[in-house]
Amino acid sequence: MCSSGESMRLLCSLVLVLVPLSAGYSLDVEHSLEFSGPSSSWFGYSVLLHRHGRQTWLVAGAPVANGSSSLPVRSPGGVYRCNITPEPRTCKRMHTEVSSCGKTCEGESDHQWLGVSLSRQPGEEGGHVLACAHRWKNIFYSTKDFQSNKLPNGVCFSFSSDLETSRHYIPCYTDHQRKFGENYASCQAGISSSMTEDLVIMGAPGTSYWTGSVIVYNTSSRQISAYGNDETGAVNFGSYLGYSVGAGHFLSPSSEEVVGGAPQYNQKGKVFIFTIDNSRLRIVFELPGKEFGSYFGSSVSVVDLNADGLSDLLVGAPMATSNTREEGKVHVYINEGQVKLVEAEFQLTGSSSYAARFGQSIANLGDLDDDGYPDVAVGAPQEDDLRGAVYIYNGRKEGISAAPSQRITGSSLGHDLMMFGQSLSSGIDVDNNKYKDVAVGAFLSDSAVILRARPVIQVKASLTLPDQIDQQVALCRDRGTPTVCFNVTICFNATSKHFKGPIGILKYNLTSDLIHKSSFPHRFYFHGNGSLNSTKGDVKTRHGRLTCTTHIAYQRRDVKDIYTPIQFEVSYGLRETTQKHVFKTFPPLKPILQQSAGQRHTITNQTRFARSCSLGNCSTNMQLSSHLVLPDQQDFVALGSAQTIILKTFLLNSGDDAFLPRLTLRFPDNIHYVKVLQNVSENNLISCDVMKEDNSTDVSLTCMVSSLVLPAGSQVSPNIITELSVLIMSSSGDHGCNWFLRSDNYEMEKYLHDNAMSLSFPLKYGVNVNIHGFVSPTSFLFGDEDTIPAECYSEKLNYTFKVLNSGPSRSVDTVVDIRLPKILSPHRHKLQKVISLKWKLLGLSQVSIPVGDLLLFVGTQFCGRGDELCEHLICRLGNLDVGRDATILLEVTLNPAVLLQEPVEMHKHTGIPIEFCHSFHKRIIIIIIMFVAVYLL
Ligand SMILES: [Ca+2]
Ligand SMILES: [Ca+2]
Ligand SMILES: [Ca+2]
Repeated sequence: MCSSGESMRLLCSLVLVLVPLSAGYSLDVEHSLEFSGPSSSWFGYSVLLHRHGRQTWLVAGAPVANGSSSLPVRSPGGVYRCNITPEPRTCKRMHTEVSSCGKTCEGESDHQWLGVSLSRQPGEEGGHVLACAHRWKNIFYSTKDFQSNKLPNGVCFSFSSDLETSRHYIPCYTDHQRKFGENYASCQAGISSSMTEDLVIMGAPGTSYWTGSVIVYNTSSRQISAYGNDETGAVNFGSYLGYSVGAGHFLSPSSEEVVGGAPQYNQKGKVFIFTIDNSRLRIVFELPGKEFGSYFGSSVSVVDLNADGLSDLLVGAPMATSNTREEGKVHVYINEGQVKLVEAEFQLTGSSSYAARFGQSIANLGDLDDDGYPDVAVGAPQEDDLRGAVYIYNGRKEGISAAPSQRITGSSLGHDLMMFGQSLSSGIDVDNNKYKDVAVGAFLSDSAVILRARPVIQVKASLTLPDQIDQQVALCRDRGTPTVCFNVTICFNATSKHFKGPIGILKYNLTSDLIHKSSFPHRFYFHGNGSLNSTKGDVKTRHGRLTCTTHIAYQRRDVKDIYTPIQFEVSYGLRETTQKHVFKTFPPLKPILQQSAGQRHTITNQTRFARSCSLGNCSTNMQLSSHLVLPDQQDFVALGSAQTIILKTFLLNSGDDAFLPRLTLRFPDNIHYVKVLQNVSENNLISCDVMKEDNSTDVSLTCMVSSLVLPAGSQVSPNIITELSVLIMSSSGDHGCNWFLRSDNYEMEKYLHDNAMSLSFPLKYGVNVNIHGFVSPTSFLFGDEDTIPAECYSEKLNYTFKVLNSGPSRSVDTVVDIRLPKILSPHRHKLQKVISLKWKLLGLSQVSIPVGDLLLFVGTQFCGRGDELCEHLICRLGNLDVGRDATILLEVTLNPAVLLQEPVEMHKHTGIPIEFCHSFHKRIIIIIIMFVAVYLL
């Protein structure tokens, strides 16, 4: 139905996009097996998968289960074994009994928490199973002496492989022990447990006032070893060492060391690694937690993540708080040998959900997906409002994947699960499909779930293209026209380590020209179903057999870009098929494709157009030269001037073709790009884009040539002319810009030196400051002493100076220096006395300086610049913006004595014009005594 018509083809292309092939990797969530225990028993607080011969069981701890009716015990807890069969699944309580426990021992099983922990000897085929009750008490002394405490020694039961018989360990019991807290009296052995071939490892966090300890029983040598707080005092009181335990090969691949978590150590938690030294455990490595209250070390899992023979370690910190509260995290440590554990750069965090307690449980699943690296599960039982979730992470050569490959939520499994993920167990293949399966406890719903692992198919795919495409040879005809074309061959080889059934159909999507320039269309197309740019198909595969298929890719007619490599991509997946459900066996699970590191069932390959080139690798050899033309033929740019700066640039390519040549100019953001002048031929139109750079004050301007190619041995002619301007508020100094020239094509290292250029131009303050002034009164009367009114002798003169900045730059730190003649030579009379000096800038308040008796007039009468005998007054006007002015007011009194001198003489010496007042027969003097200097700093 997808074969006819263009519109139909488009529709089909949308429908036929590959859907995600698996909603999880690689545990099946559609056929989970659920197990239920007595209500309110906390069935599932611990879980364990176990096999004995052909029989497989789920063993589940229910630590607050009521006693069986025959025993008058209050809530002793219990351990249940459940047949793993398709249906029905029944669970049976396992028998435990402490018949005798010692000379001064009488056991009490009330509230003993049987089933708090479960562990199993390694190996697929059988082995002992250990179930503990850490609150089992010795009440020998407390029944006799009212003041004595019951002693919570804790008990562990070791079941035979068929789970029919058991023996018990009470490692903390000693005769005549009666003091609570001291030594091992309240050690609570078995709160955690682990087993190796020879060792039974029990955590005992109550040892020595909750310092805690790890107790190891060697079943071959029958020796007990324990950590007792040694002379170093390495573990503090209240550390809860033994809250979690494990064992692995940390010093060497053949050695065996023991791990103990101490989540309360200094409130930050710590994990210790011990070597067994006869009866003692000796610390060989410590991993400190970093966050207060994170409960670092409350769970540990020993896994050789990178499969190098040395155990690596995962440490849970389920109360770790990042953004909200108690999201939890898991720290990953990779063993570099000799127990040198190096923490990975990241932590596992699941979904970082509020109060998820991610890391409450961690389990080694073995290699689920056949890639050679063990995989792990991490529980987050309180995620999703106590419904819980489990995350799968895959081991890798470098350690572990930072992101989970699967997240399984309790709510998605279709049962009303609560606290799903509190406990985890693996290592047993329950459905005989050769893939080990996973049990997950959900104790608040008194249930546990088995998730079965899907068979894994490895597919090796290849995508073959010709070495290069010759544009000149049209091998095909498309609608009657000769067309350039080539073959694209896809091959698959599917294998499976364990799965022997039919692999079935692989479907694939082939996409053309993946990395074509976004402004151009795909340069190649397909005929057939799917869109023009992609096609799809099916391949029937058989185990270990190479299966290939070929498609023809046709070249479009109008291809301009023969430089960008031509990349094709094929993505593939298994076609989901429904499989027959055989009665009385588990529903078969669909195989799944292996996802190795970074590989998502997609491969690419590329080819290129054939080109005839003169240089190796068709190298370009581009050259750039550029110079600045500053306004008014000056060697600087005046700040504030609106004049533009011209940048002339010349481009040349003396190598092979350069596709998409582009020039990038970087300059500070106080420079403004105005335009590029299009004085070039139509083929060489220039278009420029300005972009502000991130985290920088720089701006970059990228210019492209319309021809898209700078062919071999060509140039862009005439010059590219760019106009820039400088923002008014810039500061002075040298400002630079840098040009870079590049193209899409390769350019040899030795030709790159002339692809970049730095240009610099100084910015300076350029100002034209004017000053002019007047005096008031401009004249006054002067006559004989007898007839002169008294006020004439104290004639005051007011000078007003106007300072104006007519630009173009702001006048910075403007200073006006006023020079006054002090005397009227040759007479040694003082000429005038400054009364006040004030100035104001437009919009600014008045400034005045005290003058006082500053002036005693001696010296010459003429003021030149730098004349020290002249009086000079400094007015600091500060910054004077363009177009603004400042006013300076100067008030002086004139000494009348100077006026008694001969006018001609005065004129001759001072340049002061003197006239007679004809109307009053008195002499008039017009005084313009000023010398003003303006310095611009
Ligand atoms: Ca390792
Ligand atoms: Ca794996
Ligand atoms: Ca299985």
